[in-house]
Amino acid sequence: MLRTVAVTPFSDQKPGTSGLRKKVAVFQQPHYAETFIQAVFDEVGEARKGATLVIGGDGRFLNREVIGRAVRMAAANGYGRVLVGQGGILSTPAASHLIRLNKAAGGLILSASHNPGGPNGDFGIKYNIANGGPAPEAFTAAVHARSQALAEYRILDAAEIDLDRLGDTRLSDTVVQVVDPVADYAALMETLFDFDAIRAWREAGGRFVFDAMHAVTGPYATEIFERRLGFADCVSNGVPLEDFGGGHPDPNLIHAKALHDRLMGPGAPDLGAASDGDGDRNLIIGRGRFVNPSDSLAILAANAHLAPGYCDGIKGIARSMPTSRAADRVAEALGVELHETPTGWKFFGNLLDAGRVTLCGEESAGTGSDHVREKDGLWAILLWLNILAARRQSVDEIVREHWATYGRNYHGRHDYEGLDTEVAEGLVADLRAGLASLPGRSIDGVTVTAADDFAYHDPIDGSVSRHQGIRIDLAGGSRVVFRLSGTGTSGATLRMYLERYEPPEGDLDLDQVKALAPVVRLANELAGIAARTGRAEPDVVT
Ligand code: VG1
Ligand code: CO
Repeated sequence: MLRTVAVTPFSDQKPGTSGLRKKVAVFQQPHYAETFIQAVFDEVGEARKGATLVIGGDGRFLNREVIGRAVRMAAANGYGRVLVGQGGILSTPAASHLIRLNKAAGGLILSASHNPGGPNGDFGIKYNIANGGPAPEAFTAAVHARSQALAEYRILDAAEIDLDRLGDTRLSDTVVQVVDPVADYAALMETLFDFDAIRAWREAGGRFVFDAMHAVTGPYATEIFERRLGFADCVSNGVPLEDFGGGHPDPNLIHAKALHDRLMGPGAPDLGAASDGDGDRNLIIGRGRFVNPSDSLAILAANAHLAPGYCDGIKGIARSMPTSRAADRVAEALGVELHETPTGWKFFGNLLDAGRVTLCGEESAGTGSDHVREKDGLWAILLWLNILAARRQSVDEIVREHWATYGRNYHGRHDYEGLDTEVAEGLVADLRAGLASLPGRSIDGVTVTAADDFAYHDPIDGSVSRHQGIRIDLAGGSRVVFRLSGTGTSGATLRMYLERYEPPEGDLDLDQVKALAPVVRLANELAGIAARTGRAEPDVVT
């Protein structure tokens, strides 16, 4: 039976960098999730009638509950078919692929990605459009506006679907299909990479380990790395848990420290990798060599032709603005386009759809290609494995050769978390107001050459996104970027990105902290970090 539920709208349903992300307690308010989902369905409009909707999530606390409600709402809102990952599981890239494969109108991905889970953690909802990618800004802005004016939502009163049982169930006029979350995705990977070559590399002694961080990639990694590629027992923390085992599913050197220590220790494997809560990010560590995500994008771009899916070369590269400019040099050498976009995968969709770029990446360890419209953690790891198998060199050798050819872009990020929102916004506003006076300023011999407030002009649809970060160029190809995070759920997080370029004949082997120290000093002083925030040190350095 179809039921219409009257609601008082919520004022805080504004999606950020990647969907609506809030504390679990916020999502537990009666009708909170339903209001947002109805606002999405309203914005999809008539296109949803009889159409297919994909639903899945990263397995965190509330995942099953919200999926149950979303399925019954989809049935009440006229969708003809709903595809749900078994157990409520779908990684973000697998959801993107299912949308494309099934010509769905879109998909709901329930995830707060790298944010912690569990009853005291975070929850989130993202909507992806028919191309499989995150809804663009115009769409999310309309959903926000709609959520503030919503009077009611529609839901079907029906028994809960058994999410663990594969197969079809009819809910009124809608067919709900519980599908294997891994099979189609794994098949796609086999079309892109040379699994035989990777197996041969393993048989020749290549060793690989993967940390799923008790998040969504466990089942995918077990199927692909262990079963299909034969890396026995290479997956650790492979069972998705509602609270990620109490950990923080952010694959960086802080939260994946055990993996890092193993790769730096005696008898280390050749490659260690990890992914995040929803499976769209990757951490790449070779024996004794951490690969900076910005470098990883550049190296993957320079070597992509070694994998069957990219053997004809790449059309272009796009990177988010704060990502280091290492990829720019590769694009130049290859003679292909390079695009600089704002932070967040939604800005890559148009370029990928238009065939202008093949590879995309972000400094936050997101890398992907035109095979889906999301960043894809396991894809990046498989491309690394394919390159190792083809080149038969160590990660360290490959990275060093890359620097010797293109130079090295030292890159780091300092995060100041849980800041007072007014303090953080004031800091960025003052930097913005002072932009004109920055060029020519010099601190400890580091000189500002240009500064602006980054605005992106989408070359495909002409849309303009302003205020995407303060960009300060320094002499010699160094750079500082400031922006506020759009994925946090309490207070504000200031991100300060630091970059220094050394040409091939320069110092390629400096310690990263030492290399960036002069840029850090300048950045701290220009922004007045200590005085304004009262913080002597960043909370996280990556
Ligand atoms: C962060 C990263 C950004 C990434 C976004 C979503 O955003 O910086 O590069 O696209 O998270 O990634 P922000 O606004 O907090 O800087 V994920 O893995 O959460 O879907
Ligand atoms: Co993620």
